Amino acid sequence: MPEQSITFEMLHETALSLGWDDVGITLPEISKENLESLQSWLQKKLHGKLHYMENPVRFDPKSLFPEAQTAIIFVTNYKQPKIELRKDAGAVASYARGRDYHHVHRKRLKKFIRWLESASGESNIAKPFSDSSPILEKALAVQAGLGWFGKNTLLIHRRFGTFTLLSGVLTSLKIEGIKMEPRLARCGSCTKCLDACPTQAFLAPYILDGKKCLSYHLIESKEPIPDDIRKKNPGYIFGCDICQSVCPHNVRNPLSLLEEFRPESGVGEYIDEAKLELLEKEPERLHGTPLQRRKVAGLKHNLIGTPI
Ligand code: B12
Ligand code: SF4
Ligand code: SF4
Repeated sequence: MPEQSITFEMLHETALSLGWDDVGITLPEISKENLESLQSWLQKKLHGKLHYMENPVRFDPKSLFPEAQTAIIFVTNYKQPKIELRKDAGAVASYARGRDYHHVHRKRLKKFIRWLESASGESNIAKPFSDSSPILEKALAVQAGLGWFGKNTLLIHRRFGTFTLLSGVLTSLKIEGIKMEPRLARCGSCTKCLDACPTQAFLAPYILDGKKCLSYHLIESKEPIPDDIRKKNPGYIFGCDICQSVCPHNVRNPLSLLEEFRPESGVGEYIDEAKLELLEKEPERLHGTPLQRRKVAGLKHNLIGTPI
């Protein structure tokens, strides 16, 4: 098939038809400012035991795919209704109540790459990523003009706020319309997220001590939760939404319409001891949900402190 040029309009239309809420394109390069911030974060050991964060590929997307000319970044809105924290059950962070977004994204990325290959008439032109690859996804999203860094360190998408998930594709295709937006401070004098964090995990605006974040302890860490962190947990069993729930940029944007993210599609909004017992008998209920990462033993440790 002859080579054809892909326009941003074609790409945008395809991304939306596959279920993404927005898309932007940028150069597969990380700005000096973001490289320095990552370097300093690692030097201060704010990543704790997340050793995968030290992978040097993260500093240069091209080392993941040397032919890359364009980084395509997709945004998925996962906003769910706000829930109250309870004393008798642990709350599940809103991204994790339904199906695992990695799976949702993987399916879309496969279809997108098939389309890209067929529309361009070329093959082996793309490398997909969603969270698990060593890519500085938020920095690329900001660069692609999709939004800004919030003081809570998350991407604030210009329309969908921070309850958004990222994924993308590095491609060897050159696409017109590439953006290289600078990283600007846009939160003004607001400090709601910094003030609301129950573990005081922010060392300063835009700088998170990962080791203090509930999300680190309730999702990622393989070690027992330190007592001081456990005492400060206001009621989460998996992840934490507090620095997003208080953000004024998350008030007016629409809820996600996606069936996959609804609580009925996964373990739901809360887990109490009765649900843990059920999960112990039927652990397959966690399959295909983000909570599979923690498994039943990890969830029990999070809720009632039993050994991991
Ligand atoms: C490691 C990691 C974590 C760690 C560390 C978090 C962190 N802030 O880095 C932990 C386990 C704590 C975590 C928690 C969560 N995570 Co996480 N995580 C990642 C991962 C794998 C890498 C992030 C990273 O590169 N960190 C490196 C540090 C240096 O980056 P940074 O803290 O963002 O620092 C940047 C800014 O602060 C900025 N900056 C620094 N100084 C200044 C100054 C100014 C003025 C400005 C403007 C900017 C600025 O520059 C730095 C470098 O770019 C990404 C996926 C990926 N591959 O990108 C997901 C990702 C960031 N996580 C995500 C999510 C959803 C979460 C949670 C909400 C999950 C939950 N509900 O529990 C929480 C949110 C906690 C929080 N406030 O960040 C989403 C965020 C989507 C979005 N809209 O931003 C991502 C992108 C996954 C995805 N594919 O969608 N996560
Ligand atoms: S996710 Fe929770 S614990 Fe982590 S920084 Fe945000 S408010 Fe703090
Ligand atoms: S709560 Fe305020 S300071 Fe924090 S990210 Fe949102 S706008 Fe920025």
